[in-house]
Amino acid sequence: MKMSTKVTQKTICGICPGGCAVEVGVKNGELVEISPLKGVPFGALCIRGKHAPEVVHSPDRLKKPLIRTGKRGDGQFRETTWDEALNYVAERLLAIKEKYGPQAVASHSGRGTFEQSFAEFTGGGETMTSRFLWPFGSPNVASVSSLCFTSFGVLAPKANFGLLGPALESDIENSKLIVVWGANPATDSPPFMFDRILKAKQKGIGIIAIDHMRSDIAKRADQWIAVRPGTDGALALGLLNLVIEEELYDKEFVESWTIGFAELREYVKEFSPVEVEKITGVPAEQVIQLARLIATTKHTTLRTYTGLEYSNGGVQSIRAVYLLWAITGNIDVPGGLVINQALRPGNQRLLVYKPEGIAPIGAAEYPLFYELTESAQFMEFPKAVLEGKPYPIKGLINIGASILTSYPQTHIWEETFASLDFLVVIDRFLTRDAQFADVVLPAATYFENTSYQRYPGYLRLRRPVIEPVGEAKSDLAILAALAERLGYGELFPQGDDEFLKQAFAENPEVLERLQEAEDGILLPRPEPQYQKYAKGLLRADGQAGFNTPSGKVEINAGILLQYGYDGLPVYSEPAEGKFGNPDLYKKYPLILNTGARIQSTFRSQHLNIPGLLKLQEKPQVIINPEDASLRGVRNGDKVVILTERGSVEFYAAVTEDIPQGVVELNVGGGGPIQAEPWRYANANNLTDFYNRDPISGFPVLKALLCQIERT
Ligand SMILES: Nc1nc2c(c(=O)[nH]1)N[C@H]1C(S)=C(S)[C@@H](COP(=O)(O)OP(=O)(O)OC[C@H]3O[C@@H](n4cnc5c(=O)[nH]c(N)nc54)[C@H](O)[C@@H]3O)O[C@H]1N2
Ligand SMILES: Nc1nc2c(c(=O)[nH]1)N[C@H]1C(S)=C(S)[C@@H](COP(=O)(O)OP(=O)(O)OC[C@H]3O[C@@H](n4cnc5c(=O)[nH]c(N)nc54)[C@H](O)[C@@H]3O)O[C@H]1N2
Ligand code: SF4
Ligand SMILES: [Mo]
Repeated sequence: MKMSTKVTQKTICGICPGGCAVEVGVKNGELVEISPLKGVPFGALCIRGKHAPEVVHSPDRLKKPLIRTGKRGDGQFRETTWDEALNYVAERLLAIKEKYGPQAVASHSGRGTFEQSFAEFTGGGETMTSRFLWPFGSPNVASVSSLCFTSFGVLAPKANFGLLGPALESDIENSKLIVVWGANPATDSPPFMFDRILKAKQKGIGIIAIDHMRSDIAKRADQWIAVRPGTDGALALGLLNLVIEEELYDKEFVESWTIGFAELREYVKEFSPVEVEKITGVPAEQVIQLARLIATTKHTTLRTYTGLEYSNGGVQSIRAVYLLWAITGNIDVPGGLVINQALRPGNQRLLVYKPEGIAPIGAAEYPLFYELTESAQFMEFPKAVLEGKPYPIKGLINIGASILTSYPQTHIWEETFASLDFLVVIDRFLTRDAQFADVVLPAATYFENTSYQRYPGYLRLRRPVIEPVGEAKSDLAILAALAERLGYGELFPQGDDEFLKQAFAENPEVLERLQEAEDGILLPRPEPQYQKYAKGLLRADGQAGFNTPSGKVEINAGILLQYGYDGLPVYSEPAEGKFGNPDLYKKYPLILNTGARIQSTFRSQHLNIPGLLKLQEKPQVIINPEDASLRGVRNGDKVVILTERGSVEFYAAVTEDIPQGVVELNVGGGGPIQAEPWRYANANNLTDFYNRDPISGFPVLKALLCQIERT
């Protein structure tokens, strides 16, 4: 009788690592409903979170460890016990180590591993890359930071300011103008920023969205600037040119706190408004107005993220945008981009050292990426497996990633997986990657785990609200059990009590307070300080200035010059584009952009969840009415997208929200348990493995060429 009673509990959403505070209803041991927790900081719920009960109790959840019985890629498995599975994994990994050396085993962690305690206890560091294999002796730890975040969050801001990207916070509440450039805060996980921007809008604060698409945020903006994909660098340089020419920049800041301004002033002369219009498609007059607006509105803030990362000059474009904010005097002032030094890296719990004497794959090709992230650039993984270069890799631990839907040119990755000696996949569902695995281990959702979440000025415990589904375990428990078998179990907490004790080892009284508090605890927040560079608050040596080699904002960046890159934020034309490759452009006259987030999916996830699928049943290509009618395509038609690399079927969504000549493709399709039309719609069959940003090694996923035909 007691079992059927519904109980309500307060916890943290357990679908993605967003950390939204929620209230859940549990009945008969099952999660039945979920709502945002009111009256506490960070109470929120996104559309995906709303469908959490369906995700958690999906019949597709992996319930037991699996061992492969068929051919690699066939997806034939038998169920087994945790003991057998983990012993087998350890035995095989140790055998590879014995025969080829520890570097022959690599790990890759994905979007399923960003939960806070997991990041802290596996050494996530600046780029959320699990360092579980360091004590094993392998430097080959990699993650989705090989194609996400590092350009925006590490390379560009480090080169400019000696800071990490998330340390540059948009001071929305004090700003007079908000520029959202290549980001869509409506799909943020967690969705906190979007609410703040909408509140600012209600107060009459202007919003400008720079995006090739009329995104959720562009629809709410006062001005939508439809830039040609991949040309943001030229737009930013054009704005810098005007701001310098019209002397609208902050002369005092430039004089005292930057190096390389004179070289920049010379270089940007190439980017006149007329030239910028030619490159970017943004009318010259709009470029001029935008420059004046950004420079003369005191307190202009910025929100940017992945929209600029996937072009040939991604890192340099992001640098140019940030430098515009610096020279207009909008860094570390109220209403601008405020520096929060304390934000990252988080509480590192895993104290291990990088193996000496051997560099990871990618270190030679992308040396700055390696220096700043201490991890492997996973784009070099196929070369190591298929060609043994720079040395052979034989084994892979894949934790919470769907590599076969998220990396470019899937067939290269399938061939790579088929050539491995040993592959372990840790996931909640049977992915395409899992079909190639020797062992598949079932991961729990965070509703099934104990953990905690540190927010700015606030802390909550995550309480498990249901028993694990099947025999699923938390990722940390899985790695801890594997570490024991690999001979370094003492580095990981074995069990929940030990885990919490270690997490709060420096302040056990906080843990006690947390365990008593139902709603988390507020932490003291220091008074906001501005212009910290002038006060000696940014550098370890206590000197005034930025944490760069010169102590200044480096417009001409020393760490880039050191590795032979351009020091200035130079523009690169899309290699596959109308100017970059005019012959190809004749054959493929549409610009292909992929992967703008939609609300109902998270990369490859949730395409098997009926309630979420209902929100968008089919994989879409978003296309302008002119382009559609030229090809006899009507809204909803099935069409084929063709590139030099392949062809894939999508469904046309005909709309003025995208300019003529550009199309936008949903990513995520290509997984074996997904609903029918999505299962075959893998956008990464169309992208290009070889076309990359030379600094980050990121593939160009958002400025390619394609043709579209009705099927
Ligand atoms: N063409 C194109 N390609 C892209 C992008 C694009 O815009 N265009 N975007 C890129 C970006 S930004 C990223 S971050 C990558 C994303 O790359 P991935 O990391 O591959 O992202 P997902 O598809 O979300 O895969 C996450 C996997 O983790 C599983 N999972 C979820 N939660 C957990 C958990 O708690 N534990 C474990 N063990 N597993 C879990 C999910 O079931 C899913 O299989 O894709 C990139 N690829
Ligand atoms: N619902 C949902 N939420 C997610 C995810 C998801 O898959 N689903 N993914 C998560 C992940 S992995 C990440 S990294 C973050 C990313 O967070 P965001 O970077 O905010 O991701 P998007 O929502 O795709 O917003 C990027 C915007 O850039 C635009 N854009 C693309 N190319 C260009 C270009 O060349 N120039 C300019 N100016 N704009 C361009 C796109 O149209 C899009 O509106 O979101 C996370 N949140
Ligand atoms: S953003 Fe993530 S954590 Fe927040 S409600 Fe959505 S799914 Fe849950
Ligand atoms: Mo991402």
